[in-house]
Amino acid sequence: MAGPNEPTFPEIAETIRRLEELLDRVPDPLAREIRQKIAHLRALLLEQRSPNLVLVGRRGAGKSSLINALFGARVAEVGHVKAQTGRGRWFDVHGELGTLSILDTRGIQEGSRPEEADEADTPLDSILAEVRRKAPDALLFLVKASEVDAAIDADLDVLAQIVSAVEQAHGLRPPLIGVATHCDLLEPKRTDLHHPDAQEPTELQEKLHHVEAVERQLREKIRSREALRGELVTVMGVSTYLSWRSDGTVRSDERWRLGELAQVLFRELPEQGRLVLARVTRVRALQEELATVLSRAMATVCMGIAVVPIPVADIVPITSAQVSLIVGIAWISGRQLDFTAAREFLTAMGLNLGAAFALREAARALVKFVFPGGGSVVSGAVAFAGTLAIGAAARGYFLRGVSADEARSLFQATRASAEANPDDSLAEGGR
Ligand SMILES: Nc1nc2c(ncn2[C@@H]2O[C@H](COP(=O)(O)OP(=O)(O)O)[C@@H](O)[C@H]2O)c(=O)[nH]1
Ligand SMILES: [Mg+2]
Repeated sequence: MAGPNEPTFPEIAETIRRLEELLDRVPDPLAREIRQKIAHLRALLLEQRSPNLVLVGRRGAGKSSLINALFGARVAEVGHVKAQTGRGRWFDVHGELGTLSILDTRGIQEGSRPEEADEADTPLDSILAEVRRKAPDALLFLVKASEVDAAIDADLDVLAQIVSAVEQAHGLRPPLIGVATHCDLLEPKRTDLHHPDAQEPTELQEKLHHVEAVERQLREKIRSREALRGELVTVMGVSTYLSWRSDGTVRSDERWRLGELAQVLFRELPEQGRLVLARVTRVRALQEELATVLSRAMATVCMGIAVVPIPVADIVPITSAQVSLIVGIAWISGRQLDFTAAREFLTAMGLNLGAAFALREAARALVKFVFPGGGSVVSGAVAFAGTLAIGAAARGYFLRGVSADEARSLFQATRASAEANPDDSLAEGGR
């Protein structure tokens, strides 16, 4: 997981600190805007942390399966028969690319064992104590699609109590997402939601109508609670079905709308939790969005710095920012957090890095590449276009796997269009 001990983040932190120093020379309305962008970059890159998710739902609703489906890997134990009535605890679920912090409320419905007296020992109380201790970023309420019309009142009570405990302890009301699981089992059963193109269209339509009906019903149930109405973000039908061979490889992947669910969740998370979610789920749309946001913010920062004409000696913080952007995009794509991926990318772009093994050295090598001709000063427009172009090429290279040639064309094309029309590029994020 990312943290202060990772090798490259100190360099990125140092780069951002130097950019802030240069900001002192930038006049005020602009400086303020740049400071906001820097705060944004700090939150996304330097302050990143695992998202905290609370899963509410009965045994068998598919809580563990949802965790596995988000990771695309078998990280949580599915379908154990025995209810765990022990105390609920936040626990870290580790995947190859990151960690989610999960509070699984299993056991709440399995009885509060009043004979064991001590009030504070009921599963519900332990859950409430946990959400007071650490604020959830989002609540996911899971119900089997076939059980939405069953009495879920008790679950809604639990949700309302969690919301109120979080509000009391942290002064915020966490967003709530309703998830109808097992949608693959709705009629017609044999119609595969995860292969829509291969289905008989009328049967697919019928199945989708069933999904919509379930979603509507679940939405109404949640909205009937005043305590939850305002927190409800959306209700979604999904299938989390994944099956594994005994060697741990995927036998069958029947997940449906998990990417969409990840996108909804992403938008509800605080910025600090977004990068980890994008890495863990490997949802391309999230990776693209985050990489675009980073590129745009970094380009604006570099432009702002260069608006005050910058002597060549001061270009290095700008190219350092550009190398940081490459490292950031490589990290989003699932690469390791060291300089290897950035080095590989810059080499593919045609840079001769020589002995460079660190961000700083690469930044110096990048000066001639991004600012050809050198000149005695760098203008804001050129710094902006160059940064956006680096971001576009890195996105192509790391997220879409384009060739070195294509990455170079992306760089040239983005730089040309951004220089010709900086406002458009700003608006569309330099595609
Ligand atoms: N077909 C199908 N089965 C699912 C789905 N989600 C979970 N399951 C199955 O439902 C059972 C209970 O799931 P589990 O994740 O252990 O539920 P939990 O008790 O809420 O953690 C397991 O056998 C899962 O394989 C789904 O979306 N579709
Ligand atoms: Mg479970």
